[in-house]
Amino acid sequence: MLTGGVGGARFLTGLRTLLGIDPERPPGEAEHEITAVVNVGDDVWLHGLRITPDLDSCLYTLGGGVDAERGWGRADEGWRLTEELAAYGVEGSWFGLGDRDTATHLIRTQMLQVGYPLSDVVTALSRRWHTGVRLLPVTDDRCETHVEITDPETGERRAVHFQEWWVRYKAQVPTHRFVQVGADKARPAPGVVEAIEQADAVILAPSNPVVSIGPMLAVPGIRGALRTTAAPVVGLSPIIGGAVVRGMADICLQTLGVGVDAESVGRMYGGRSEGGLLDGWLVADGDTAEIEGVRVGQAPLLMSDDAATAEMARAALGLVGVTA
Ligand code: FO1
Repeated sequence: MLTGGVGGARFLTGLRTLLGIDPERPPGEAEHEITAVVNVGDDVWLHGLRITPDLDSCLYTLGGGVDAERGWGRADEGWRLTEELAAYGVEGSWFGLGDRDTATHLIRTQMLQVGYPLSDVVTALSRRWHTGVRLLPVTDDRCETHVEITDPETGERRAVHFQEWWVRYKAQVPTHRFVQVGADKARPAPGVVEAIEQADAVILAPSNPVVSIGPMLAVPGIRGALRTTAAPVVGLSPIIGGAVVRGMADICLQTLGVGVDAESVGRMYGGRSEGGLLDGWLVADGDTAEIEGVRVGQAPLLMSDDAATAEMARAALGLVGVTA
């Protein structure tokens, strides 16, 4: 499965439930296995720490440590570190670094600085957080999403890191384009292409198609693996009834001139027979989509609880002939 952070992590818990995977059991014993290929476009250096939001949302959500309301960061969190940084007037204190969350960033930063690749860091952190899912960064290389905006103070065009656009500006500035800094040199992380090629099915999570799924497709080799795998590829629409459920996929799509509806997003991914990625596209009850060469299905797509999310996963797999 290719996934972003908050929404994708929630979908992953439903897929894990559907496949009967017990996160406390050693992975080898389960009949099914999930490999989640996770977006690294959100990743950022801040206060000397490497922060990987989407990987952490998956780790904490699947591991039972996430703040369920936010969908990111740790539960029972404290913010004294960030308050202290703000008191010093340090740049970047608009980004809320939780006290408990910072322990994860310290471990990751130390491991990266002595030469471990990000995928090894995730493996190490997963020893504490039993996710029941194999988490892989899409790449171990730097491939950050930067956003070209018109600076609200100066009126000048400039590029900001995705996190500054998302958290500091809340996307409420004139936004012109998204750039994947480092994509040209990035390579799929070990195991990613094999996972796509050997899968029984590949699912594109109902994540933000522009800044969560898109950055992964920009890594050379990922789109090719999706197009050549024998596994059916099925996506779930992140847009329900012409609106986002949460997040800012609507602003992202509008920036690209793509319609904020299930059909436009499905067409953006495209059908495999037409050079795109999809064999199946699951849209919400009440929505419709006509996409050349793609089997379109309808199902309730609100991840209101784990059982509902598991049913969404079942419907997505069923659409491409895979029974869990
Ligand atoms: N999102 C916010 O809206 N405000 C924050 O202060 C914030 C801090 C933060 C710290 C660690 C982390 O892993 C995620 C954090 N996020 C925050 C979410 C982050 O911006 C994600 O990239 C988005 O949720 C998009 O996936």
